[in-house]
This record gives sequence, structure tokens and C-alpha cells, in this order.
Amino acid sequence: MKRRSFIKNASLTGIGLAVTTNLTNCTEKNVEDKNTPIAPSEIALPMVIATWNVPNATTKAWEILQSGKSALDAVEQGCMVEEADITNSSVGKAGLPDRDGNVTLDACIMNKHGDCGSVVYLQNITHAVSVARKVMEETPHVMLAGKGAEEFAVSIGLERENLLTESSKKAWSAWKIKSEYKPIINIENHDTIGMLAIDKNGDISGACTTSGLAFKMGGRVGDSPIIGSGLFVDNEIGAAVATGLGEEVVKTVGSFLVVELMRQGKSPQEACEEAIKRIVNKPESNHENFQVGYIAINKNGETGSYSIHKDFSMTKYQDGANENIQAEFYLKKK
Ligand code: SD4
Repeated sequence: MKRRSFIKNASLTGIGLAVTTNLTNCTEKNVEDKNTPIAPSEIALPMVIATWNVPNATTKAWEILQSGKSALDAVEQGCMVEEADITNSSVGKAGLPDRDGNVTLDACIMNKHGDCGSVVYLQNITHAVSVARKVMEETPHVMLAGKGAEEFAVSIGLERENLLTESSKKAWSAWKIKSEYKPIINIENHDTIGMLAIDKNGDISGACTTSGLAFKMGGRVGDSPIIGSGLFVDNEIGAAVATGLGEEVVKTVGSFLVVELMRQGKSPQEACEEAIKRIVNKPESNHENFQVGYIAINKNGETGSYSIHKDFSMTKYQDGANENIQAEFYLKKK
């Protein structure tokens, strides 16, 4: 039997109040902006969304949420599913290496208070997202890199592992024949995972984890561990997460932009579309050659997704059902 947990906007629970407050803000802003006000609605909580088609990850996150745990626990454990999945060559163990054969991971996490933690250029540790969480919770810092991040991971009990699997080694050897370094659009059918969840209390958290671009330059770090670029959570408003060519996301501070656009009254869908337009409308943008996709959620439980090229998708688990939703995209004639 499906468990429904609807919270009406008039509810006097914490979330009810939070949602009502948010709706008031949005409505006022929308009147000013002449946008359609966000309609008062009911939210089926908890809920979780993630980049790409990752049903196992969203199912895990949903189970965590259903057990009454926080959105933070849900996004961490949901992302861990993909990090451990050796058929996913963009995340964690079995992530494709850089051009020198090193698998280097980037990840970040943000909680309902706006606290955040991140790791960049992490090697030999599968669960980068868990290291990011501990950076947030157990250090006075936001970001640890390279050897320091690895040593910290070991100090909190994570084991060193060889992340380069036989199949990633084969792919790297095949790549070396031509050594062509250019982004390939939607190369994998599942990819960097960015996950956003709202728990039963209406609190939002998010996480993002990746092995970055396949065959990148040694030392390259993308958007995924950069707070505001790969991920941003504002528990008053909503959250956003990015996938695709990280350099283009960083240049527009994409996820923060999406959340700020929602603060100004845009729906998650409108905000994702506007953030993509910021990239494609740049003079001399060569967006025909790269992919960027955003997903977003607002405090009202509305979601959005948008990308430059087709074939980006979002997985949503809400009200007992997992759904993969194809994103709208900018380049219709591709
Ligand atoms: C990066 N944004 O390192 C990541 C890669 C990615 O789907 O999202 N791939 O630039």
C-alpha cells in the first residue's frame, strides 16, 4: 500500500508554516515580476530527485526518508549507491580515469542549515560523498583536496581501494590510441549523480558526486564539488544541482543562479531554463558541442529539469513511485 503523507499549505505543522511563508514571499515577488504566482498546493512528502536515470539510487534515498531519517542521510546514501556501482563509469569506483590513468573524485553535500562540505581530487576512496559529509560535520573547513582529503577519509575509517577496474583500464587504453580530448555529449546512459531531497519535515538537502570528465587533464576539477556551481541548497527557497561540462557551469555559478531565480519568483522549470540560457546566449558560446543539465526543486515540492541537448533526464521518487522524466532541452533541432 502506498504511504501518502500530504501536507496542505494551510497546515499548522512546521513545514506548513514554512511553505506558507515561502508562498507569501513568492507571491509578492511574482506580482512585482508579473509572473504567474505559485499556486498553493499540497506536497507529497518525502520526495527525492536525481540527475539521470538512477532508480536504484532514488529508491535507496526514498527508503531512508520513509524510515524517518533526514534529507541529508537520504542524499548521502542515495549517492553512495552509484558510487559503489561498477557499471557506472562516471562516479566512484570504476569511474573513468584522467589521461594518466588516475581515478580522481569530486563530491559535495549541503544540509538544511546551509552548511556544506566538499572533496576534490580524491583518490582511492569509493565514497567521496561520505568524506564530503564528514568534512562538513567534523572539520572547521568546507573543502579538502587530494592527499589531505584521502588521509582524512582514512582517519574517519574509510578504506583505501583501487578504483580503476579492468573495464575502465580497457576504456583508457582505447582512448590513448587517439588521445582526443573533447567532451562527448551524454556519453553514458547514467552519469554524475546530483540528488536533492525533501524529508518529512520539509527540510531540503543535496549532494553531488562524480569522477569528472573522462580522460581529463591530471589535476582538473569540475563544478561538482564547487558549492554554488555543481550544487546549491537554500532551505528557505529550494535547491539545484548540475551535470555536464563543469567548466561552463562554474562560469555561470549555475546552481546558485537557479536557486536565486527561484527566490525571485521563478518556478524550478523556469529557473533551470534561464540558467541554461545564460550559457547558450554567451557571445561565441559553442554549446552545440557540450551538454549541461540542471534539476531543481522548490520548497513547495515543485521540480524542474532542463538541458542544452536532448536525452538528459531526471529520476523522481515521490508518493511511493519512481519515475524517470525526460528533460526539456534547448537545442530542439539536434
Ligand atoms: C564535471 N560536471 O566534472 C562534471 C561531469 C558530469 O555528467 O557531470 N558529467 O564537469
